[in-house]
Amino acid sequence: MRIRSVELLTLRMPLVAPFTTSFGTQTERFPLLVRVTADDRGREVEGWGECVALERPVYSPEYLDSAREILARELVPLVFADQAAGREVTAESFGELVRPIVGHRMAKAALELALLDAQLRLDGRSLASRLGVTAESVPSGVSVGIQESVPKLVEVVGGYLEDGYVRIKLKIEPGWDVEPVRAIRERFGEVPLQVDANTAYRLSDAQQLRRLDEFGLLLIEQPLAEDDIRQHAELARLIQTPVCLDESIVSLAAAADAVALGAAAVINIKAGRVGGYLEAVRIHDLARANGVAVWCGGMLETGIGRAANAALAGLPGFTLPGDVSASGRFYFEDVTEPVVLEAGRIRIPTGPGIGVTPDPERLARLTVARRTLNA
Ligand code: NPG
Repeated sequence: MRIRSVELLTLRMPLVAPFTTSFGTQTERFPLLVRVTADDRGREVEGWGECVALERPVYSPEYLDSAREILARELVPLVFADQAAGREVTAESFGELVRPIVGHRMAKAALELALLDAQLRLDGRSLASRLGVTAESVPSGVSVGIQESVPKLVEVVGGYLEDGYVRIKLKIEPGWDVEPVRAIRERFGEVPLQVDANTAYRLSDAQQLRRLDEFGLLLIEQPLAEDDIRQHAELARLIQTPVCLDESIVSLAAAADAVALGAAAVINIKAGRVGGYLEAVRIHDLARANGVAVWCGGMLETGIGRAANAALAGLPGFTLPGDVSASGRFYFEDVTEPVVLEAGRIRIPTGPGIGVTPDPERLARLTVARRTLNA
């Protein structure tokens, strides 16, 4: 495969409702799409990737402008230079090629996915098949932001359960934890329920977090800071709710440490956070070999990232429902065909590559910035 150009497209998409987490409120999302144009023996294809970095560095050190910058300044030039030196760049060789650039995993993941999509399209093979997935669909959970009141939360959760979501994740923070969870349990009984703190607590909050034990939660996600892996292990000994790590798991090595320390009974895998889908599969394999459950996280992706996440979530170690929800959970209109919920499940695309492409008219309308880099 010869790469001819890489285009960076920044989209602007309003959210159907504000999404509040312990790190702030989002009312719109600026997805960064990567389009690789490549050819092989006279056939030209486009490969698509999506960068999950937020506008501001409140979830991870990366943010939208840093990702665009590092792609244009370092990652894409490395790809072009390797190709100019006579080597074929593939998604499989990409990780090693960009290893000299420290970090910037979300930017790397986006370009890796675009390369993977392009080469799979040339091969006529689906991403799911490439990853070894045989499932046809995955169960769909929904992430529910912090609301203005408990009655409002009950109403919002009721709507999602009516839509068919099979698992509810509540965002929590100090001051919004036990009461909302209690209200959901009282109103909706034993619905599969978990909470996500996005690093909002400290180990000294263990007593408060222990109050969640009585609700039989599937897990508590990332209660402590990203680099507090050892402290998560301590917290896990103080509470009964299984501890799940998200922000802390930035790589296979971090996952291996967390598992060895007993800091993660469960891992949320997000391909963007760990540097790509290939690393995500390695983490899945490690977790599976160690009896650690994993599930697929979400970052308000467009249909591009959602399609790839659905494929990843089809691997056998993904034993818990993921944040792989329908397009309508966050967006009025998606840039691809909308991802829809069918009896609580999302279908894994079967077409070549990620199996979906942006609609040209919607893409043009939603794009607010564009940069093309030519080989
Ligand atoms: O379903 O796409 C989704 C969103 C799920 O809550 C969700 N994501 O902390 O996991 C998270 C959170 C998030 C979203 C984090 C965007 C960072 C950015």
